[in-house]
Amino acid sequence: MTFDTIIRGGTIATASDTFACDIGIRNGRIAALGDNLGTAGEIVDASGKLVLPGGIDSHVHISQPSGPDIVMADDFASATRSAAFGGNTMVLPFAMQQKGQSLREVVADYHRKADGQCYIDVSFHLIIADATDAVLGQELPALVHDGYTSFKVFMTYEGLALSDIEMLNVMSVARETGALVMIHAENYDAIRFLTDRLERAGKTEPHHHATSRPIPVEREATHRAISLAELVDVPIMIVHVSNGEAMEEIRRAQQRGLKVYGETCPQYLVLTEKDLEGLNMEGTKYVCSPPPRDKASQQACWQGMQQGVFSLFSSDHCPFRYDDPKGKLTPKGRTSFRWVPNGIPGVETRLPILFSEGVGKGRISLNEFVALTSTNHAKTYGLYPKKGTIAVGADADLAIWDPNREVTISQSRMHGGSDYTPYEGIAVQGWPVSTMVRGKFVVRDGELAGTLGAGEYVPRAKSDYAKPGGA
Ligand code: DUC
Ligand code: ZN
Ligand code: ZN
Ligand code: ZN
Repeated sequence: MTFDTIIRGGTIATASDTFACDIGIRNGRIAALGDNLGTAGEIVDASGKLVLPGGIDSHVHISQPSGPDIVMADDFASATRSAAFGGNTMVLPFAMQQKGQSLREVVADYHRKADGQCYIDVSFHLIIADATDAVLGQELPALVHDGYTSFKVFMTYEGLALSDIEMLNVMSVARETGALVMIHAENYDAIRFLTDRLERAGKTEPHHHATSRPIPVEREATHRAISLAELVDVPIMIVHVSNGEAMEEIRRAQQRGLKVYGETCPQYLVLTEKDLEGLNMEGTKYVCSPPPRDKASQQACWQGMQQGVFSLFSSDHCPFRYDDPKGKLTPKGRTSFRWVPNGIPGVETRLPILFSEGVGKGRISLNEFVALTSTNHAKTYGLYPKKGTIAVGADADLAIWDPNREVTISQSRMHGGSDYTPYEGIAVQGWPVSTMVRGKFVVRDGELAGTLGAGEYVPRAKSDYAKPGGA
């Protein structure tokens, strides 16, 4: 047998197994696993390296409108380049509806932004901001049918927050169509109340972003989202969970037999509220929602992953430049935390942080790492087994890791569009040195090897995770 490429001598890890074997790749897919596979156009030496399924980051924001005079730091080219350098072979950004927009329009718009502009594969979740009869009755079911099989709803933010009845209506459509609902769980009115009160007291510095949305804001909304989903009998994914109290709400739901899933992110493992207290406006670099909490919350998020309450670890990459009037330091953002754009870059650092802090420090196994960063994303969002594993027939989406490489995270080695990383100075051991999408190197030995436009859009199937628990 002959192959296009053979990856020889590496240690392979999947979500369930770790084994030494070679990988034969033909026509972009894994065609054989074994020893002495024969000849190939190219033999890649992976001895001393780990060969893992490429990371799938199912929670990133790219080129998303973020308010007047605010510009996201990444377009599809820079975001997918940065993702590839961080060991990812696929990202799932959001196509965000704004009030009054038709969903078809929104989807067409994001495809225009992404077409020919990606280094790695992409698929889109939708964000539903305008839950009108036309959107819920016609557009959404048609789009789910066409492969947009998940969508996010917000319980907070001006112009985005859905009321409880709107949430119930959206959830009903998800149940009928077999789509998975992702939920941003924070109580909008509580945030508005606390923000107004802080501003009246002159407490406007960036760190009050965290004071304005404390844990009960997230815990209450998490509880409410779960209750609403229970009424409709529809599975939900609570995204970006930051603390133990919200995590316990999810655990209780799971123990009652509900299909409630949870996701956490790097910022909740290695940052705290204290990071928002930086000198001058430096704290804005860490403004994201929910905000990073405290050490006990970090601990709880680790437990959430260790105990299977959280099945996904995503970056929530939502980058703005820091030293930029269209980024964190807008003229209005300088006057109050209320106006600082919410979100931080992280698509390139997600995997090294979890690998080093998790696998390296014995908190999770290598197989759990693969599940949390790749396999579970593919399964949850209708991409498995084409994506998310190393098996014959799967796409040859692979990351080759040097498990011993020591790196201090710094902006100077990032490949995205932002001008800072919130993880500056964190020392990690283990780094993805090469990334391959459908058998072609995108990053090879730390250098860009891919071509812009080689990344493809991937429509998604409905996922078993979205099947109702009851009837
Ligand atoms: N929610 C996200 O998912 N990302 C960035 C900001 C936010 O509120
Ligand atoms: Zn969110
Ligand atoms: Zn203060
Ligand atoms: Zn997000």
